[in-house]
Amino acid sequence: MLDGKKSLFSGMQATGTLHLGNYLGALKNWVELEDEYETFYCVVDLHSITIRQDPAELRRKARSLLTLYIAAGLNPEKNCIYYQSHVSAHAQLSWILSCFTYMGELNRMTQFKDKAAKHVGNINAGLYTYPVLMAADILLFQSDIVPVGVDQKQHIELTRDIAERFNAIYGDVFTIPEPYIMKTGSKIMSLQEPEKKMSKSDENVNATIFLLDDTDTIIRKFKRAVTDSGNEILYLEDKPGIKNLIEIYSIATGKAIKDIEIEFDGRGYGEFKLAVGEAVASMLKPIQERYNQLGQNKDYIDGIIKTNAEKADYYANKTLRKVQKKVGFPERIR
Ligand code: AQP
Repeated sequence: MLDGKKSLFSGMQATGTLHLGNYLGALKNWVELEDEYETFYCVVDLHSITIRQDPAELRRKARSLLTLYIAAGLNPEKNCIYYQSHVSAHAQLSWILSCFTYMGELNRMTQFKDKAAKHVGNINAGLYTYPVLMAADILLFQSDIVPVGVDQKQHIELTRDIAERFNAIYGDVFTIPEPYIMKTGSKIMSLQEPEKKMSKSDENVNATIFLLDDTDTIIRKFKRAVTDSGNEILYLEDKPGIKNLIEIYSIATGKAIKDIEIEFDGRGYGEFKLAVGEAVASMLKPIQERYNQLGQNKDYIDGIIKTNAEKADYYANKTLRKVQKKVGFPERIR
């Protein structure tokens, strides 16, 4: 809760081009929350360097991501859209919270285990303490909810534990956040290995639909999507390939799953895959057009980066000062 209004924080890493999972699991749902909540949407570039990045590429991708937030429908007048590295309170609160987090808790984080397995040559301390920085991100804005995909649930549970531990010692400092996870779209699966989530860093390009893929590429990737034995369009747990495609089609068209099964009864996988590809391409087209327009308007984007970072900095520092006082840091002399 911030200044009497419910608030929320969410963010994405600037480590690659956004994919359909990031969009359907998170970004698309953000757009609907702007009236009810004071919202903070961050490009989490501090998190990005837990994996080695090319500096020029990271800067380019961070700006591209921030532009995509707006292109996807976030109104920067209503939503605070900013770079994490422009608000130093994130790193400061993260340090304090790391002193209230146990190594046993961090050892249990499945994302750390997955990422450590992917980056065996660079298992750095930042990768390990990533969830503490994420807790700081969320708690700085006294977030009531955190809209994310299902893969982030464990990190939010840890955030709640850290906040409750801190509050138990120092009184009511932090709002305890709830994960906000949609029923459909919260875990979009790889098109090539439907038992794995769709991911930016998948080595097989056919596994992932990127938000800036052109129509032909999108349709080609869906045509090549791995499906299960059989040829019926049915939403069943033991048919993860077709289940994933039905879910994507349902969100892209707004049609109910039951109606999709009826519509495609007897029509086969080939025809259905083409329909999914076309529906996704037309859902993404307006976002791509707006993204290209915004890319030509440097001053407009620069203005948003500046004013929104100032707003985020103001609220983040309000919480940080309170925390610093509670733990016993000396007051500033003005
Ligand atoms: N497959 C997915 N389905 C639904 N939601 C997803 N999210 C990620 N993948 C899916 C949600 O997107 C938001 C931003 O995630 P992130 O920037 O932290 O990226 P990530 O989880 O690291 O994404 P990737 O694609 O899986 O990256 P790599 O390949 O680097 O590990 C979050 O809300 C997340 O839940």
